[in-house]
Amino acid sequence: MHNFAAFFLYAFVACNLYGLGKSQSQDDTGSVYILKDDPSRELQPLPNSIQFLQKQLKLQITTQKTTLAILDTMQKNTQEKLEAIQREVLKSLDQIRGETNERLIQIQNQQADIQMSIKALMERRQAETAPPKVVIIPPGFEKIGSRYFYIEEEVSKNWTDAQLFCREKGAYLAAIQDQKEFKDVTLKLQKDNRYWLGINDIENEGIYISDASGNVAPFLKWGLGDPDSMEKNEDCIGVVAGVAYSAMVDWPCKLEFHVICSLDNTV
Ligand SMILES: [Ca+2]
Ligand SMILES: [Ca+2]
Repeated sequence: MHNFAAFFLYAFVACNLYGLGKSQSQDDTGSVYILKDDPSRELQPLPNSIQFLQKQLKLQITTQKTTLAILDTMQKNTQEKLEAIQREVLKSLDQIRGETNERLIQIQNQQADIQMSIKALMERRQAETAPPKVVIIPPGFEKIGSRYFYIEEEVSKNWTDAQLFCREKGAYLAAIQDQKEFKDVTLKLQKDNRYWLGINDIENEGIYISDASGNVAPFLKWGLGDPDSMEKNEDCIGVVAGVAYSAMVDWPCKLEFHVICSLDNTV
Protein backbone atom coordinates (compact mmCIF):
# COMPACT_ATOMS: atom_id res chain seq x y z
CA MET A 1 0.00 0.00 0.00
CA HIS A 2 2.82 2.30 0.88
CA ASN A 3 4.67 1.53 -2.32
CA PHE A 4 1.57 2.27 -4.39
CA ALA A 5 1.18 5.73 -2.85
CA ALA A 6 4.81 6.60 -3.47
CA PHE A 7 4.45 5.58 -7.12
CA PHE A 8 1.39 7.78 -7.57
CA LEU A 9 3.21 10.81 -6.09
CA TYR A 10 6.20 10.39 -8.41
CA ALA A 11 3.89 10.11 -11.42
CA PHE A 12 2.06 13.36 -10.47
CA VAL A 13 5.32 15.34 -10.04
CA ALA A 14 6.61 14.08 -13.37
CA CYS A 15 3.47 15.15 -15.21
CA ASN A 16 3.65 18.65 -13.73
CA LEU A 17 7.31 19.05 -14.64
CA TYR A 18 6.47 18.09 -18.22
CA GLY A 19 3.67 20.63 -18.42
CA LEU A 20 5.87 23.40 -17.03
CA GLY A 21 8.43 22.64 -19.63
CA LYS A 22 5.82 23.01 -22.34
CA SER A 23 4.65 26.37 -21.05
CA GLN A 24 8.09 27.95 -21.09
CA SER A 25 8.75 29.96 -24.20
CA GLN A 26 11.72 29.83 -26.56
CA ASP A 27 10.90 33.45 -27.63
CA ASP A 28 13.93 35.79 -27.47
CA THR A 29 11.78 38.75 -26.49
CA GLY A 30 11.38 37.35 -23.01
CA SER A 31 7.59 37.81 -23.05
CA VAL A 32 5.60 35.69 -20.68
CA TYR A 33 2.98 33.31 -22.09
CA ILE A 34 0.07 31.72 -20.42
CA LEU A 35 -1.70 28.52 -21.32
CA LYS A 36 -5.23 29.23 -22.55
CA ASP A 37 -8.17 27.00 -21.82
CA ASP A 38 -8.61 26.36 -25.49
CA PRO A 39 -5.61 24.30 -26.57
CA SER A 40 -6.23 25.25 -30.22
CA ARG A 41 -5.35 28.85 -29.56
CA GLU A 42 -1.80 30.07 -29.30
CA LEU A 43 -0.37 31.64 -26.18
CA GLN A 44 -1.04 35.44 -25.98
CA PRO A 45 1.51 38.00 -24.57
CA LEU A 46 0.50 39.95 -21.40
CA PRO A 47 0.76 43.80 -21.45
CA ASN A 48 4.13 45.08 -20.47
CA SER A 49 4.35 44.57 -16.73
CA ILE A 50 6.11 47.84 -15.92
CA GLN A 51 3.76 49.92 -18.10
CA PHE A 52 0.83 48.17 -16.55
CA LEU A 53 2.15 48.80 -13.07
CA GLN A 54 2.88 52.47 -13.96
CA LYS A 55 -0.66 52.91 -15.23
CA GLN A 56 -2.02 51.28 -12.10
CA LEU A 57 0.19 53.50 -9.96
CA LYS A 58 -0.88 56.65 -11.84
CA LEU A 59 -4.48 55.59 -11.47
CA GLN A 60 -3.98 55.06 -7.76
CA ILE A 61 -2.24 58.45 -7.39
CA THR A 62 -5.03 60.18 -9.33
CA THR A 63 -7.62 58.42 -7.20
CA GLN A 64 -5.78 59.40 -4.02
CA LYS A 65 -5.49 63.02 -5.19
CA THR A 66 -9.18 63.10 -6.00
CA THR A 67 -9.94 61.55 -2.62
CA LEU A 68 -7.69 64.11 -0.89
CA ALA A 69 -9.39 66.97 -2.79
CA ILE A 70 -12.79 65.63 -1.72
CA LEU A 71 -11.57 65.29 1.85
CA ASP A 72 -10.17 68.86 1.74
CA THR A 73 -13.51 70.15 0.48
CA MET A 74 -15.35 68.18 3.15
CA GLN A 75 -12.96 69.48 5.80
CA LYS A 76 -13.41 73.05 4.56
CA ASN A 77 -17.20 72.69 4.53
CA THR A 78 -17.14 71.10 7.97
CA GLN A 79 -14.89 73.92 9.28
CA GLU A 80 -17.23 76.56 7.84
CA LYS A 81 -20.22 74.83 9.40
CA LEU A 82 -18.42 74.59 12.74
CA GLU A 83 -17.53 78.28 12.59
CA ALA A 84 -21.14 79.16 11.71
CA ILE A 85 -22.37 77.02 14.62
CA GLN A 86 -19.79 78.68 16.89
CA ARG A 87 -20.98 82.13 15.82
CA GLU A 88 -24.60 81.14 16.45
CA VAL A 89 -23.70 79.72 19.86
CA LEU A 90 -21.77 82.88 20.83
CA LYS A 91 -24.66 85.04 19.60
CA SER A 92 -27.12 82.96 21.61
CA LEU A 93 -24.87 83.17 24.68
CA ASP A 94 -24.66 86.96 24.35
CA GLN A 95 -28.44 87.15 24.01
CA ILE A 96 -28.94 84.86 27.01
CA ARG A 97 -26.39 86.88 29.00
CA GLY A 98 -28.17 90.13 28.13
CA GLU A 99 -31.59 88.70 29.01
CA THR A 100 -30.19 87.25 32.23
CA ASN A 101 -28.70 90.58 33.28
CA GLU A 102 -31.94 92.36 32.44
CA ARG A 103 -33.93 89.83 34.44
CA LEU A 104 -31.45 90.11 37.32
CA ILE A 105 -31.90 93.88 37.41
CA GLN A 106 -35.69 93.42 37.40
CA ILE A 107 -35.43 90.95 40.28
CA GLN A 108 -33.13 93.31 42.21
CA ASN A 109 -35.57 96.17 41.67
CA GLN A 110 -38.45 93.97 42.78
CA GLN A 111 -36.46 92.96 45.86
CA ALA A 112 -35.75 96.61 46.63
CA ASP A 113 -39.46 97.44 46.24
CA ILE A 114 -40.42 94.54 48.48
CA GLN A 115 -37.85 95.59 51.10
CA MET A 116 -39.16 99.15 51.01
CA SER A 117 -42.74 97.90 51.34
CA ILE A 118 -41.76 95.70 54.29
CA LYS A 119 -39.91 98.59 55.92
CA ALA A 120 -42.88 100.95 55.44
CA LEU A 121 -45.21 98.26 56.78
CA MET A 122 -43.03 97.70 59.85
CA GLU A 123 -42.77 101.44 60.49
CA ARG A 124 -46.54 101.80 60.20
CA ARG A 125 -47.00 98.84 62.51
CA GLN A 126 -44.58 100.34 65.03
CA ALA A 127 -46.33 103.70 64.79
CA GLU A 128 -49.69 102.02 65.36
CA THR A 129 -48.47 100.00 68.32
CA ALA A 130 -46.20 102.68 69.82
CA PRO A 131 -47.54 104.64 72.76
CA PRO A 132 -48.77 108.12 71.82
CA LYS A 133 -45.96 110.68 71.83
CA VAL A 134 -46.27 113.16 74.65
CA VAL A 135 -45.75 116.63 73.28
CA ILE A 136 -44.83 119.23 75.83
CA ILE A 137 -46.12 122.58 74.74
CA PRO A 138 -43.89 125.43 75.95
CA PRO A 139 -45.67 128.41 77.51
CA GLY A 140 -47.04 130.97 75.07
CA PHE A 141 -47.55 128.52 72.18
CA GLU A 142 -51.05 127.96 70.86
CA LYS A 143 -52.45 125.56 68.31
CA ILE A 144 -53.39 127.36 65.12
CA GLY A 145 -54.75 124.97 62.54
CA SER A 146 -52.71 121.77 62.81
CA ARG A 147 -49.54 123.22 64.39
CA TYR A 148 -48.36 125.18 67.40
CA PHE A 149 -47.20 128.81 67.02
CA TYR A 150 -45.81 131.51 69.26
CA ILE A 151 -46.55 135.09 68.25
CA GLU A 152 -44.31 137.73 69.86
CA GLU A 153 -46.14 141.07 69.98
CA GLU A 154 -44.12 142.99 72.58
CA VAL A 155 -40.53 143.12 71.40
CA SER A 156 -39.01 143.57 67.95
CA LYS A 157 -35.82 141.96 66.68
CA ASN A 158 -33.78 141.79 63.48
CA TRP A 159 -34.13 138.58 61.46
CA THR A 160 -31.08 136.81 62.95
CA ASP A 161 -32.07 137.66 66.53
CA ALA A 162 -35.67 136.59 65.76
CA GLN A 163 -34.28 133.25 64.59
CA LEU A 164 -32.31 132.91 67.87
CA PHE A 165 -35.34 134.01 69.88
CA CYS A 166 -37.39 131.06 68.55
CA ARG A 167 -34.53 128.56 69.00
CA GLU A 168 -34.19 129.54 72.62
CA LYS A 169 -37.83 128.51 73.04
CA GLY A 170 -37.09 125.12 71.47
CA ALA A 171 -38.88 126.28 68.33
CA TYR A 172 -38.17 127.68 64.87
CA LEU A 173 -38.76 130.94 63.07
CA ALA A 174 -41.95 129.93 61.27
CA ALA A 175 -42.67 129.15 57.65
CA ILE A 176 -46.23 128.67 56.42
CA GLN A 177 -47.42 125.44 54.86
CA ASP A 178 -50.50 126.56 52.89
CA GLN A 179 -53.18 129.20 52.34
CA LYS A 180 -55.39 127.95 55.19
CA GLU A 181 -52.56 128.10 57.71
CA PHE A 182 -51.58 131.56 56.45
CA LYS A 183 -55.14 132.78 56.94
CA ASP A 184 -55.43 131.16 60.41
CA VAL A 185 -52.11 132.63 61.62
CA THR A 186 -52.61 136.13 60.19
CA LEU A 187 -56.05 136.35 61.83
CA LYS A 188 -54.18 136.20 65.16
CA LEU A 189 -51.87 139.12 64.33
CA GLN A 190 -52.19 142.76 65.40
CA LYS A 191 -53.28 144.81 62.42
CA ASP A 192 -50.57 146.86 60.73
CA ASN A 193 -47.85 145.12 62.72
CA ARG A 194 -44.96 143.49 60.92
CA TYR A 195 -43.51 140.08 61.81
CA TRP A 196 -40.53 138.04 60.73
CA LEU A 197 -41.08 134.60 59.19
CA GLY A 198 -38.41 131.92 58.87
CA ILE A 199 -38.03 132.37 55.10
CA ASN A 200 -35.11 133.96 53.18
CA ASP A 201 -33.26 134.04 49.87
CA ILE A 202 -29.86 134.85 51.38
CA GLU A 203 -28.03 132.02 49.60
CA ASN A 204 -29.65 132.29 46.17
CA GLU A 205 -31.59 135.34 45.08
CA GLY A 206 -35.18 134.40 44.31
CA ILE A 207 -34.94 130.93 45.92
CA TYR A 208 -36.88 131.20 49.15
CA ILE A 209 -35.84 128.64 51.76
CA SER A 210 -37.59 127.65 54.99
CA ASP A 211 -35.15 128.18 57.88
CA ALA A 212 -36.90 125.44 59.90
CA SER A 213 -36.85 122.58 57.35
CA GLY A 214 -34.00 123.72 55.10
CA ASN A 215 -36.25 123.08 52.11
CA VAL A 216 -37.83 125.48 49.65
CA ALA A 217 -40.64 127.29 51.40
CA PRO A 218 -43.91 125.53 50.41
CA PHE A 219 -46.15 128.59 50.51
CA LEU A 220 -45.58 132.23 49.61
CA LYS A 221 -48.16 135.00 49.36
CA TRP A 222 -46.61 138.25 48.20
CA GLY A 223 -48.05 141.72 48.64
CA LEU A 224 -48.32 144.09 45.72
CA GLY A 225 -44.85 144.95 44.37
CA ASP A 226 -43.01 142.28 46.34
CA PRO A 227 -40.65 140.63 46.28
CA ASP A 228 -38.60 143.50 44.83
CA SER A 229 -35.33 142.92 46.72
CA MET A 230 -34.93 146.68 46.78
CA GLU A 231 -31.33 147.79 46.35
CA LYS A 232 -30.49 144.10 46.27
CA ASN A 233 -30.64 144.13 50.02
CA GLU A 234 -33.95 142.49 50.87
CA ASP A 235 -33.40 138.79 51.51
CA CYS A 236 -35.51 138.16 54.63
CA ILE A 237 -39.24 137.51 54.48
CA GLY A 238 -41.91 138.69 56.88
CA VAL A 239 -45.60 139.34 56.93
CA VAL A 240 -47.55 142.55 57.30
CA ALA A 241 -50.97 142.15 58.89
CA GLY A 242 -53.51 144.19 56.99
CA VAL A 243 -57.13 144.98 57.65
CA ALA A 244 -58.39 143.58 54.38
CA TYR A 245 -55.70 141.02 53.86
CA SER A 246 -52.21 140.13 54.98
CA ALA A 247 -49.23 139.53 52.68
CA MET A 248 -45.59 138.57 52.64
CA VAL A 249 -42.86 141.13 52.01
CA ASP A 250 -39.09 140.98 51.49
CA TRP A 251 -37.23 143.38 53.77
CA PRO A 252 -33.62 144.04 54.74
CA CYS A 253 -32.70 141.44 57.38
CA LYS A 254 -31.36 144.10 59.74
CA LEU A 255 -34.81 145.65 60.30
CA GLU A 256 -36.54 144.83 63.57
CA PHE A 257 -40.02 143.37 63.64
CA HIS A 258 -42.14 141.11 65.80
CA VAL A 259 -41.65 137.36 65.59
CA ILE A 260 -43.69 134.27 64.68
CA CYS A 261 -42.27 130.90 65.87
CA SER A 262 -43.44 127.37 65.04
CA LEU A 263 -42.89 124.51 67.49
CA ASP A 264 -42.04 121.97 64.76
CA ASN A 265 -39.65 122.16 61.82
CA THR A 266 -41.72 120.14 59.34
CA VAL A 267 -42.58 123.08 57.09
CA1 LIG B 1 -33.86 139.02 47.84
CA1 LIG C 1 -39.36 144.41 49.33
